[in-house]
Amino acid sequence: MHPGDTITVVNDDTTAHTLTASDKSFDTGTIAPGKSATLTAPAKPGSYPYICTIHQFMHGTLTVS
Ligand SMILES: [Cu+2]
Repeated sequence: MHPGDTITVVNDDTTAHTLTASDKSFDTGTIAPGKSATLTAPAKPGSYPYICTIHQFMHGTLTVS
């Protein structure tokens, strides 16, 4: 992703999730099953770890370059 990109996140699961940056630079809030949310990629290039705040074992990394 590039700085400032708009990213659409689709929750294709049967339970709610969030996509929340560890440094809080982005946060979709709760996304209900079958729904989507958008977030804006951070302005500064880098690797941004994120978790689901409901299921904190779920994690990933957003790369901005
Ligand atoms: Cu979750």
